[in-house]
Amino acid sequence: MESISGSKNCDRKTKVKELRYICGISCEEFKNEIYPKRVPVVLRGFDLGSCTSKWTVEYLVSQAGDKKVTTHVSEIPQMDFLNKNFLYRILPFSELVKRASQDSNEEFFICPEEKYYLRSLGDDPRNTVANIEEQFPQIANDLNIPDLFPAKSFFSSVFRIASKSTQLWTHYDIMDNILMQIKGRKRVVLFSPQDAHNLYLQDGKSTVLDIDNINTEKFPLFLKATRYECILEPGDILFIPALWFHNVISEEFGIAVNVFWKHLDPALYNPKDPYGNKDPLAMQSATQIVDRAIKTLGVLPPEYKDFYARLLVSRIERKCYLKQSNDDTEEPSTEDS
Ligand SMILES: O=C(O)CCC(=O)C(=O)O
Repeated sequence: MESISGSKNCDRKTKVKELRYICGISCEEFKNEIYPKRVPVVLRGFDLGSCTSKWTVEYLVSQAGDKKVTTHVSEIPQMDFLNKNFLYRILPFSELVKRASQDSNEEFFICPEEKYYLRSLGDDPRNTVANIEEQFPQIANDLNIPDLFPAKSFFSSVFRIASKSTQLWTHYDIMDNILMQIKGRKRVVLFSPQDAHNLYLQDGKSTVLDIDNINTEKFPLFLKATRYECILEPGDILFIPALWFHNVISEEFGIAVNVFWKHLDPALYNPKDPYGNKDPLAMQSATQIVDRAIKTLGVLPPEYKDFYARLLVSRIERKCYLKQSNDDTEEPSTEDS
């Protein structure tokens, strides 16, 4: 098993660590030795099937052409979910693939240079999950999903097709996930769940959009977060454990598929969650209880409310936080293993 990795500090004073790239391990080695650590890694050397050579624009257009897909369309590459700076538009899959693969298009919704991003959905998006075998049967067999998780835990398989330079906001998912890069280079920046308090979250997404030029007056804590980076090349698989934040830039026109699976007791998940990104039911109840606590403190004068809120935060920290912090996450090693 070969592993290449390192760690450096960038000039923004953010701690930057390169993810481990692991070459040539078996599915069993991943499941027994890598997966239990619950740290993202890039896996190289797995056979993703004929899609890595077959999935050209022409091939996809000819094989999976007419299917209607809902795509994000944005004037600028940096997509912002919180301020919704993009439109949702329906296109035939073939047209989406053609437009996303070009820098400029004669037919457009906003402007010729607009950016496209497809996150495929189930046939009835409110009730069914994305599954490539169901929505794209003509090409599903070209993809070989390595046996990296128990088959019975499978949740969804999602197409990710992006124009060059498209950037997806920093977010987390509640299920474990393998992101298989089929075409194009992609940069992924990840942050540990234990850095959640440094990321200026709103509805589970970071409000810091430009993670490469941080507005330090507005977002001073962001610099405290450790930034894990990797570059995905075609054929690479990124393991993204549940709750790890990720921000993705497609450096080239990109095609990827990611697969989510349930690793918790199924009863813990929200049953009405076809996207696989709703917090577990326990968190929904806990949020309601905290909101009630905040309302209850509201009868007190402001300095008392402030004081007792701080005591509550300390109590939650003491009773819920894991002892380890980022610094205890296994330091990537440069040795072969
Ligand atoms: O690769 C992408 O475009 C986004 C991937 C992603 O958000 C995910 O795998 O959860």
